[in-house]
Amino acid sequence: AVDLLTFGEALVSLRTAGPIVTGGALTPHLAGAEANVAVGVARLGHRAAFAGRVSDDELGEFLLRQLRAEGVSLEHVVRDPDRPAGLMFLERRTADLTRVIYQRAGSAGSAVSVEDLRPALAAGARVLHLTGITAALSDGAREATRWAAVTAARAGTLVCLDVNHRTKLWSRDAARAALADIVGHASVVVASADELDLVGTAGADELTVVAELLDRGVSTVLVKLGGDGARAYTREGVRQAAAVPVTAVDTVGAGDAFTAGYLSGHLDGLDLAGRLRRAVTLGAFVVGGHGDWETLPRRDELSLLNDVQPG
Ligand code: KDG
Repeated sequence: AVDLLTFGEALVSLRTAGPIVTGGALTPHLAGAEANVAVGVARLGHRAAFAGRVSDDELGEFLLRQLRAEGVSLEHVVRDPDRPAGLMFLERRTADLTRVIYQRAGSAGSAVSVEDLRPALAAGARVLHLTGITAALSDGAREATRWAAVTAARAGTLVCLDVNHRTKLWSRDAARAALADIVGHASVVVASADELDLVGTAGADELTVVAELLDRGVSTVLVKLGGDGARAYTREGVRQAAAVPVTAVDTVGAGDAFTAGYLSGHLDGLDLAGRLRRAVTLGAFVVGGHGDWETLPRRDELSLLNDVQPG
């Protein structure tokens, strides 16, 4: 069994240096929240596996090569000869404004199915990482996400759901309806403050949604607060962690880094304070550099931004 299993759509992110309409260079990067988390966990020396469907062409090869180079296990990836790789254009409109355009409808990644995931779930993992993005991609991907949550929870795997709402993929109401079937199987739920009511009653405040989640059997609710750090709720109460102060260069991927850090801390057996510390530390590494995941730390680099080590 691996330490962490994740699945979803690995995207080719084409980054611009300026406005798309004026043209210029596009540089391809591996992206996708689940791929980012797999890389974050693997860089810290845990065994991470990425599953799902990847196009059987040069772009798919590019995605797998990036993941392989980061030491992510790809044993359970399914290649799709008929569907293209999902694309994401990340337009640097101005220094402070980035915009996303997706071309991912009908992609290989969006066609992930229960059958695709059976071998990976059978092989087992200590942690299963899921995001609301996968649930938004297609009916089959939503069912695969729900099935994986149920199957892993039954096997005693820690299931982590990161809400990751993408307004360009679905409405808040559609997300809330779909995630309601998944969140009850999760032990750890990660959301930014504005995403929290997508896993609870519409319009309900933070404490109400947290109480609903703890009632449903979720053991830890992590609320990401960006530059203000994060809050973690458990049945014992709430704990707040400040963000690690850094110069923010590019916030894309910071939430995934946060989740990877939290789950790495879990795998290391850290207490809640240590897990949160590692989460905000990984977030800081990614906020402080360009790219979704490129600046994630190796284990020997954690202490550069003051993370605590086990023992
Ligand atoms: O979390 C960063 C993601 O936004 C990015 O990597 C792409 O997964 C992605 C998405 O669907 O937006």
